[in-house]
Amino acid sequence: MTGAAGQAGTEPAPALRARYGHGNVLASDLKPPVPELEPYVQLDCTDPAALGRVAAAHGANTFYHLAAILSARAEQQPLQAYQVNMTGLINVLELARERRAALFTPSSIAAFGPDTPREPATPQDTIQRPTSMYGVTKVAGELLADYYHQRFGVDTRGVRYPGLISYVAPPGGGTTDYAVDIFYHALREGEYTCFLGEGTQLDMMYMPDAIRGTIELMEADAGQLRHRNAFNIAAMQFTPAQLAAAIRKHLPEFRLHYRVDPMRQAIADSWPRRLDDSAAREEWGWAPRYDLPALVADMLEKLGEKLAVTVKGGADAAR
Ligand code: NAD
Ligand code: AKB
Repeated sequence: MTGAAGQAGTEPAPALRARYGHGNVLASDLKPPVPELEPYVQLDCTDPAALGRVAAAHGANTFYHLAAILSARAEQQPLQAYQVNMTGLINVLELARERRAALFTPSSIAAFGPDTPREPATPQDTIQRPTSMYGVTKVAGELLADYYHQRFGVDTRGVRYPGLISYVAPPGGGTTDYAVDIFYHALREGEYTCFLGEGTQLDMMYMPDAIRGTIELMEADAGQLRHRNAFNIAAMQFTPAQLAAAIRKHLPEFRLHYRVDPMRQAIADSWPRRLDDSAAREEWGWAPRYDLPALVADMLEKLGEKLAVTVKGGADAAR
């Protein structure tokens, strides 16, 4: 697994180990060794020789390629984002081809753009003309993964993750980060200043659903997959105001303020409001388990434990 020390890698690594054996999943990232992620190797995915050495030494037969620069950071460092997101991906695709290995590489709601149809939901196959560097790399990544499957028979698979919400690892510089940060501030300070406007609706997903979906797609019968890469998956949609209202059911004093960041707002405004995930449901049985009330109850409980903050009444307070 590349990018294993990021938000979307920190939790799947233990989940995959529980399923396939602890020593059978090697975590790697650019970051220095992370003891909790052992076995772990520090590895730059833009270095094909280093990737090849590590893959050969460990007999890699499946890659989970999670290393990336996310949307907001990518706008600040577009060339670095291009280098990590595109060179990193092509290196791993080549390695998967050479080793006849399977590859999971996630896309994002960011692969869509302002011309994408929005109502009633953004279709699986539709116009994709993203306007952010991150989005450009994501749509190119979807096409490359399809190309490696069609041209070389590599078993590439992927989903378009919505904004991911988790209490374990902090988010890494995206536009949906507010939906994680808000929980930390709600528990610690009782208030939060959001960088997106109150009516900005986006697709979001709780990490347990994202991990389960990833594993289910990788284990799905290949004969059932018509799309393979870049499946729309969805669980819930909300605005900052709706998320705050759901948090207030547990923390009635919680206050949400707004100071809109024009750059991140423009990115969010170019993304879908709701994905149509019927292809994932039909082709490999995707179904989310967490909706907004369940997400908020679990996040406040688990993050409260982590931060040693007691939420009065816990999940029961919302009922
Ligand atoms: P993150 O920023 O939290 O983690 C990315 C990791 O990649 C970091 O730990 C970073 O150190 C590592 N990395 C950066 N450059 C590297 C390099 N050259 N070599 C090796 N590692 C490098 O991002 P994330 O949220 O964990 O995202 C993982 C994947 O999921 C990405 O492909 C992202 O586009 C996708 N995704 C995430 C979300 C989300 O909400 N988190 C939503 C949609 C898609
Ligand atoms: C981001 O906001 O950049 C990510 C994503 C939706 O891809 N969380």
